[in-house]
Amino acid sequence: MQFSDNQITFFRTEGWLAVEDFWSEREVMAMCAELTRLKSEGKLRNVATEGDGKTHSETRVNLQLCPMWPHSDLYKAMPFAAKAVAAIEALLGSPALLHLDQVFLKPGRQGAGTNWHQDNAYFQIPDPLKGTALWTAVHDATLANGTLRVIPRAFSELLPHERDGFSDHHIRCWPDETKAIPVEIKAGGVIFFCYGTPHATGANRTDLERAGVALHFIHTDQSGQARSGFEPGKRPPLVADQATWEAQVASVLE
Ligand SMILES: O=C(O)CCC(=O)C(=O)O
Repeated sequence: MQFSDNQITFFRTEGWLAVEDFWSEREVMAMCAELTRLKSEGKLRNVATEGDGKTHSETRVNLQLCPMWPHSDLYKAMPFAAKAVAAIEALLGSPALLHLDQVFLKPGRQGAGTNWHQDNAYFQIPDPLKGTALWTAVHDATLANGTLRVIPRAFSELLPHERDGFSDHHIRCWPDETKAIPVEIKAGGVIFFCYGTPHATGANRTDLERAGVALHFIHTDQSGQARSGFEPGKRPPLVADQATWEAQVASVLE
């Protein structure tokens, strides 16, 4: 994975970058199969609530697993796929660290979105451009299933955040939504968005489920003040291990 200078400049100026066909069809098949297993084993939990932040909703469902790596060797290997490491080093510089991983799965019809927030409201790194999500569309992400929306060029200022009553643990902010860009992307595509970029997803109004897997990375020089994720000192250094990734894809598809 080699980014052009234009792509890197776009990320550093706009705060996000979409890349089609980042993962192969085979890799996406393995991701889907592994999510099906995790779901059937009851590992994902509904974080959507009735608006009081406490009572879990039966009609609105936002299934989350965070972190994923203790439950899945495939997802544990994914951040170290050679193209993921190359992309992160190009965008953040090197050395970089794995910070966190998680999945958001919105079932058909019932799927609830995730309200506006900046990841840096959680993570609090000094330079919001030196941390990024690598958000993978495991299924096609469309307007109808509430694809990711981002606010470009808004990463420098941390907006005030409050508890989001429609989730049991999220916080949210209220950016100027007239500036939002919906980013539709096919399964296997990736959206990178830096820790300062306000983003949200909407409800899933289709019959099919929609999952997004978000891997989070920081430059090593941000680690001292970064909150959450792996314990400081135990954040895995980003060293490519393509062989393990390929072996895990093969093993899931066996
Ligand atoms: O995929 C989603 O529904 C939400 C993604 C998100 O908000 C995040 O990765 O921070």
